[in-house]
Amino acid sequence: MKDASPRAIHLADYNPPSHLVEEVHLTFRLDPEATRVISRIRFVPNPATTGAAFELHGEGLKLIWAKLDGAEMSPTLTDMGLTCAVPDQPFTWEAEVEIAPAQNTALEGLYMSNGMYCTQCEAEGFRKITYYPDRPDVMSIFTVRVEGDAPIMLSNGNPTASGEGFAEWHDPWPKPAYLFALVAGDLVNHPGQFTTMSGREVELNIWVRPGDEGKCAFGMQALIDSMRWDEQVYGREYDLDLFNIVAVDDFNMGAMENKGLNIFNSSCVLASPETSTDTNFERIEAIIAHEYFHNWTGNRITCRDWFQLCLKEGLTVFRDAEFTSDMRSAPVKRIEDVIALRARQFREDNGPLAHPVRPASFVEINNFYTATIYEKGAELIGMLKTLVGDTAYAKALALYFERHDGDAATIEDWLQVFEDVTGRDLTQFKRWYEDAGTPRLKVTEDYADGRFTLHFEQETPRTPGQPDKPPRVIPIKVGLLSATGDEIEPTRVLEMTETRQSFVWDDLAAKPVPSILRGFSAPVILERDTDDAERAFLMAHDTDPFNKWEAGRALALGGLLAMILEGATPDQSYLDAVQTVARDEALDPAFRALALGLPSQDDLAQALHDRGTTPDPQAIWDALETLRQARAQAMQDTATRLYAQHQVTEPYRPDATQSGARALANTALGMITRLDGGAQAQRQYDGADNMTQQLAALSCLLQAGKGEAAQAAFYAQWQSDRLVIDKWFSLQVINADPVQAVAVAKSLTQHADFTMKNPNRFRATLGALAMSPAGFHRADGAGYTLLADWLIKLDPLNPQTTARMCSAFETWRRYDTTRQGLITAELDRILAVPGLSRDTSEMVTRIKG
Ligand code: B3K
Ligand code: ZN
Repeated sequence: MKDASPRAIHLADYNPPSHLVEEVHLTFRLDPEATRVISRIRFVPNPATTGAAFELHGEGLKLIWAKLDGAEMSPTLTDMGLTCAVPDQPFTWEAEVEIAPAQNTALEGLYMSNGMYCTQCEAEGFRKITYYPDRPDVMSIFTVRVEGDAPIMLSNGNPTASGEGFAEWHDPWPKPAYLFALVAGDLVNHPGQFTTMSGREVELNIWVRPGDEGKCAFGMQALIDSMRWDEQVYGREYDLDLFNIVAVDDFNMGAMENKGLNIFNSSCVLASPETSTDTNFERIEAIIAHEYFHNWTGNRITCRDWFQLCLKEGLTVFRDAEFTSDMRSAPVKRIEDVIALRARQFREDNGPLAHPVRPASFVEINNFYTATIYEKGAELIGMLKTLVGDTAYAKALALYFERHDGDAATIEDWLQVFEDVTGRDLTQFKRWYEDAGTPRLKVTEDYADGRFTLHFEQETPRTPGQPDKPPRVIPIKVGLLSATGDEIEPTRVLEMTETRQSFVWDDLAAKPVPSILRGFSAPVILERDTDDAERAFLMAHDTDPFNKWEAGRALALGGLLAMILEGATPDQSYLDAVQTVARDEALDPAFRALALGLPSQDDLAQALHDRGTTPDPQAIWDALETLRQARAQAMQDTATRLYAQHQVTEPYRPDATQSGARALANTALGMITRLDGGAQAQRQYDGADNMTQQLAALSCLLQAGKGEAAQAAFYAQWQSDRLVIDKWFSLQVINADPVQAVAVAKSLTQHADFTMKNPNRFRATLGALAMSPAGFHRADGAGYTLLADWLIKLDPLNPQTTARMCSAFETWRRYDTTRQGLITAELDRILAVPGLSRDTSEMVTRIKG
């Protein structure tokens, strides 16, 4: 286990490495309880740091022997690993260590999942495998020999030799240790093939456990599409003869971009129509693309240190979003991303865990793989592209790849290429990387004598450690509509650089209706006093699909807040406007399904908190239920018609067209269920031949309180499929009546199939509870206690997943003093656990603030 003493590491303290690594040879003698790792590493003194002490990272390693230039010696073991005196010139370090992969429940380093050996080294897991300078700015060429009795033994790069009981691999591309990977086990492959733009043949494989072969075809196609797309759009070609993907059941996150050997959480790669929903398919396609795109943005150009994490993550998320937009529907993707950004990143940015896209310090880097680094990081790239334009963006990226290939780079390097290409000074833009918090953008307008003016004011609230924030450059895309809904002029990008700034349009015949922040051109909270009529007008007429959707969301949000705060009845203008959109056959069904979505419970809690009100989770739930019921009644005929019209009769395809139709039909089914008590949902359940239909029907039945039989049937049908059973776990919690949610989650933790060793199952049960606010925030605190109990149990086994799930408590300050007291008592109980991991202790300490 890691030591719990919280030592913060600061960006300002960066020092280049004392030594560089020319090449590294690793031999693994695999054994579940006693794997031997023999390393031979050629070190050269770093000319930039002559004379600096030689230190290697190492954690939980049993050192068997060590040699320097062939002579056995005894290094000094330290807190971080070891140190020893070394010659002032190149030398060879050799060592043998012993580790126990079967005992590794943290799923970091070399561990076992269902009898299969696998690794996870990002960020600092390689030091649990052998002594090494485990930092991303030390890049080297790896040669690996794996010895063992597994039928398949893989590592990075290209295979060079294999025989009875061994396999050898060589990766010609220098890489940091965090990109090292090894997999060994009883695996079968789904093969594929790709010819690169320069005509090189690449062998592709998706490796899975026997039995899962039938779930690889979609992932393989997604990989091929990603490889082609990166050539066509970014000019990036793949650089090895082989690209392997492996599916692993026990994995702390989604996937990992190890060079030439991506390792995936099986939930993020295995797909079949019978077992995966349309949403799963879209996500799998995006994650495969994301990991593949890292080959250039992450691997060929990596990060100097972990403070620069957004350099690879923000850019790669941005690239995978562009890919999904091209493969599917750009407006739908943008709306989905903004929903997720607000749900996760805005929530984080407005609470105790707020941190800059490039943090200045951390205790445990694994705690910084956050929505801010990833999603806000991607928004920053989007803003940069908007500010410089598509052509300059393309030039800057070409220069970035040319100038920094093979480098461990920084945000400064990244911004420099844009400055060099455009001549712009990006000093102010850099604040987006350095200042946490979501800017609030207030806007008012006036119109007189043909002149229309928009007055903006920006302010970024204080965040931990950052009281004052100067104004940032904000690209605001604005369009103007006439009273009849015509575009008056093309969308303009306003560049706001001051705290207060006004923008003018002249010679307008009449007062226009502005459409502000089109495409959500900046990650800000837009505050605008407007009325229902204008929102309904924009919902009907805006030509920008994002703002069309946004107008409907604002209408729904306003109506819900009035219901919660003033006891208002459901807003008729919302009901009318949403019905018009739902019926508009010129609109993409996927868009219509999104337009019928409502703000989440958490969105509403955040909105109430922003308005200075203490949210009552039950009142939020009740308002949403009342509105949903009123809407089902108001839209009865529409729902029936939409349901019938959007039944897919062709064979299942997970593409945008079919999944859009299913999304709309299933939204309609939700409304129908409120009126028919579940009869239609039961028919859909009984006739479903794909998971999207089956799961949507089961959710409706559970919400209607009629799901008992279907739930049992679902379990009986899928009990041997771990990924589907994860859905079975989470569905019951998510669709439970709030009064029951804690009891449901608790009884599921007693189910024979519950195991906390599998992060997917743990998240499906306790993560699902944390994502059901009315249930989780029960007034008696039972939800908090249940979650804390399990976090305390999980921490000694898996600190990373424990720490991540602590963020369920990050919103505690929003709530009433009783709830605040109950939550802080649980946080204190966690902090008091002897030997609490560094990961969890940092998270809880920050959350408490
Ligand atoms: N780079 C990995 C995440 C590693 C997380 C380490 N705790 C996956 C990705 O972003 O592609
Ligand atoms: Zn990534």
